[in-house]
Amino acid sequence: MEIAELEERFAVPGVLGFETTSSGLVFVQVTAPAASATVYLHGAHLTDWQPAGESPVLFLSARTELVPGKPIRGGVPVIFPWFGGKADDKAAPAHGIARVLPWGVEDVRVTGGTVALTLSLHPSDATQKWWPHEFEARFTVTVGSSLEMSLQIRNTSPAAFAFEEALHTYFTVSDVRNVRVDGLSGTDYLDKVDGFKRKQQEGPVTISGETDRVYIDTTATCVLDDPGLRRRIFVEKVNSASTVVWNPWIAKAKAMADFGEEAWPGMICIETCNVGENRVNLPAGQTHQMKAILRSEG
Ligand code: TA6
Repeated sequence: MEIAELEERFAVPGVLGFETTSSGLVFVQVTAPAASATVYLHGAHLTDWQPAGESPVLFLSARTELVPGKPIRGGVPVIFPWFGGKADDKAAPAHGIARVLPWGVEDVRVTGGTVALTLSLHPSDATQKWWPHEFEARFTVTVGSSLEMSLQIRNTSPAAFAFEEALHTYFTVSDVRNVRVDGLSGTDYLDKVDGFKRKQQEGPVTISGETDRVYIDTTATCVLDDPGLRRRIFVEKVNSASTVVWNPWIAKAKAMADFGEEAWPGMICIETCNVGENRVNLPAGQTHQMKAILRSEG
């Protein structure tokens, strides 16, 4: 849909409008009383959420590409229908196809001080090439004093299918070496930097090297405690059984052209997921909705 039609159908003057980057990507700029946010139709990718009077909560790489077909580095990548590499096809794009495809605008709702934007993705040649199923995906972001993200998958196929999903949230931090993540103590995790060994978290998660952990069978709210920014970020979730914590540290960051070797101290990913043994098995005609609710406390 052209930007003029989007504006005509969905814009709310002073609250929600549409803009285009020089590379042709359309994004939605939301200005609610309690917060502002930016969402690209490309990948239904939320790149910015800033509560009024606070600094931005999400990390966005200064080197990210903003071009069709390429993933955006930072914000909240929407990962579907597989996480990481595709188990049965090494040639498939990492972290699924949803994050590199254009989503359509389905609905805008302004209720009191909150703005809810719903984007949708439907099967296409690009999805069928990698994942031959009929589905409907809807991503709703509700911007207010908290930020709610909902990923809803409906199985419109004649048979059940299994999928993985993640809201792969990148948070801005003062210095990743000085923050802690509470809420996962006692939880089993797969340590991706130690041969996927199964381990158990003891106490808060702190970062002192490359960290890439898939916590399993956990519905816990995580709390990102950042003394340097004098704030705590609460990551609450609904219908999510996995949480991933990731920081690339020095070498991995250097190896990512869209990341840059200087950016790793300023971010941490706390990802709301259903991956691996927590993947979703969805019967025909059924719908699954996963939510992440972010709240910042200064
Ligand atoms: O969620 C952590 C992770 O799976 C890491 O292993 C790393 O690959 C990261 O995601 C970023 O993935 P991307 O495909 O966006 O470079």
